[in-house]
Amino acid sequence: MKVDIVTIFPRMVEAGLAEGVVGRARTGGLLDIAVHNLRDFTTDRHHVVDDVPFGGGPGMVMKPEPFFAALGAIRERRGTPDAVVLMSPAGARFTQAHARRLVGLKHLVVLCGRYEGIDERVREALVTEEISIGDYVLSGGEVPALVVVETVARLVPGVVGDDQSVAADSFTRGLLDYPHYTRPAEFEGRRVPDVLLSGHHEEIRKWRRDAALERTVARRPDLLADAALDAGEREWLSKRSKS
Ligand code: 9D3
Repeated sequence: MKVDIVTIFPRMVEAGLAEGVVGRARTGGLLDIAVHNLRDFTTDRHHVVDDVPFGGGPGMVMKPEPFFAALGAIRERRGTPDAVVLMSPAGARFTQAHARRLVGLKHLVVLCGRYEGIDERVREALVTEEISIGDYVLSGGEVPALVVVETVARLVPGVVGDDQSVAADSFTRGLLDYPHYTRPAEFEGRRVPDVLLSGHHEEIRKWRRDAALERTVARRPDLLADAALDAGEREWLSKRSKS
């Protein structure tokens, strides 16, 4: 998969893409990610990317021309992208479902905004969708772009070493994860549940399923409506809500 990220803080984005699963996928050739400095697409001496808002008001607005030039260069060097995503607090809230759709694309462009906003003509002419990562105020789209790219990258076959863990991932089933333990079997007086030491794989599977359901009911009951539950699990839930 090919990804181009446009930002005024390319070192910040590169740093976030250099480590871990995504870093390895890049060096291993599974992901072709290019980070572009928006200032490289300015034509003035001082590489200015912002200007005062028409109509007045506080803050600065990102100028349209550098974004249009950046997209032009990306099209020439890398081909026409399948989607141009603007990271924006006014976007749709990012979910695993967005990631599953985006990983189906061959070429994704991600634009990071800064300042109070971005000239509306960038949206109109270049952007195909706008994504937010949640309802809190950040200073720009760089961290959100890293969130989106990492989430999508994990779904590219081979990027996560163990695709069993991708398949088992909590949001894949729509439930929270069950509790995990490793050695020692007793630590500061706290014992690992006996069933996990028993070697009874069927019992362990049931314990984990119940624990995941319990935890989801307790912490994120909103997830249950869309969770992939089998008949037995639905029954477990309805029994539990009666007690
Ligand atoms: C506080 C300023 N806001 C109203 C006057 C507008 C605003 C503009 C730009 C708020 C934040 C930002 C910078 N944030 C992003 O570009 C951003 C973001 C975010 O802040 N939260 C969650 N997801 C995203 S994606 C991009």
